[in-house]
Amino acid sequence: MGYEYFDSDELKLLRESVRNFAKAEIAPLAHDLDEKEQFSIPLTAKMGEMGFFGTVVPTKYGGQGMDYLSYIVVVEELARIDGSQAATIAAHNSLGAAPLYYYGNDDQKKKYLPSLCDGRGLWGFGLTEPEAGSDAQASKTNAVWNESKKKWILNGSKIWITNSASEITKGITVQAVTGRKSDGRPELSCFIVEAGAPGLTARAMKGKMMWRASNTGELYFDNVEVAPENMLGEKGQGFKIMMETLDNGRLSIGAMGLGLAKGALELTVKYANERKTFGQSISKHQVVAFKIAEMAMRIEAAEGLLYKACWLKQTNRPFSKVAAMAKLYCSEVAEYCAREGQQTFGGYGLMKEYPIERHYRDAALLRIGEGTSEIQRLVISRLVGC
Ligand code: COS
Repeated sequence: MGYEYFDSDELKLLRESVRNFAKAEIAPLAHDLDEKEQFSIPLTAKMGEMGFFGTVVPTKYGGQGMDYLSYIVVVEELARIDGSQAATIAAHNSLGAAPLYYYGNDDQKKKYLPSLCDGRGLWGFGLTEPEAGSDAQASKTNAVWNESKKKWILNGSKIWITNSASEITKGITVQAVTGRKSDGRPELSCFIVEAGAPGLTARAMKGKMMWRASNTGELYFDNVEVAPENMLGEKGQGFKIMMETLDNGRLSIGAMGLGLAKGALELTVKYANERKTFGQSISKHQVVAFKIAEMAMRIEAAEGLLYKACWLKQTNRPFSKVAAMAKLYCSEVAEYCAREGQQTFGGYGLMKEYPIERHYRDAALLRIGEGTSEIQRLVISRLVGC
């Protein structure tokens, strides 16, 4: 099977409609929301009306039933205009709804997924902790079974959890230690914790340099009671659920990088054609033209890598290695294009009024979030035999 479906009529139409929406509805607000560091519930609801939530969830659970590449194109087109809105969509679909769909039983899917498919409800992915980032098995959050209450009791904290502390957050999937394995490693399990559970405190984190209009939360669990039916997957399967979810999530971070790079290129070409120095458009100066050529070439390579990873996933082939490569490479291309674009804009590129400045800041997250560039290199090196 070839890659020809990358350019199907359906995909072109989808791309065009997301692009038009992003230009009409997101672009006019992006600067202000970024400036005020404000998450927008109305804009999130509009993205819901467009069908950007529950993208790969089947229609029987209220989702859109899209294939994976279509979802990736949605994220890419949003990121072309604004990293914050793309982040809300990527985190919700890949890390919020996806584990419930892939690992939930039918009761859990029926109970939670429909409210996560219309832009009126968000779900967070509770993996990272203050002392467990790259070393994701080092979780300290624990869940202890209380026989008299017939409940799990959760204590601990999570940090940098996208979509976890908004007014429309419905819940979080939480990794917690439920025991020790025979070799001494922690036994990790996943729990569905509903927003507003007694003992759960969710605080929106402020002062971010990037994705400022997305919601990022810090969570504290103080004797939070969780019913046994709210364990996600099997006891002890938690780390695998989290790792497999991140394999998928890397594709959407790749899409954020690719979209940002394409957005930066578009802004740069337009500016370079308009701006004149030494009697001609700066795009006619070789130094600028070659910069733009380099950006375009790297974008083409990043797109090939990302779409290949999507194709591997979509056709049920092993995709972890290429997904890690796509996440890593698209992040690097995004940062390169944002920096070279900003350089082309000169002094204007340093001003908040110009979207290239926001792209420059947003690009930084991509080499740190959802597994740093170093972790991607570790994953790739292991998968090629190191
Ligand atoms: N899919 C399924 N299972 C996986 C897996 C994957 N992608 N990666 C690891 N596992 C399994 C292993 O097979 C192993 O299973 P057993 O216990 O049955 O042997 C187990 O998980 C532990 O694997 P490993 O020993 O390789 O884990 P490490 O502690 O060395 O950690 C890395 C592996 C570094 C890859 C992991 O900690 C990681 O991804 N860290 C980054 C976390 C991250 O991205 N955080 C950002 C979150 S923001 S949303």
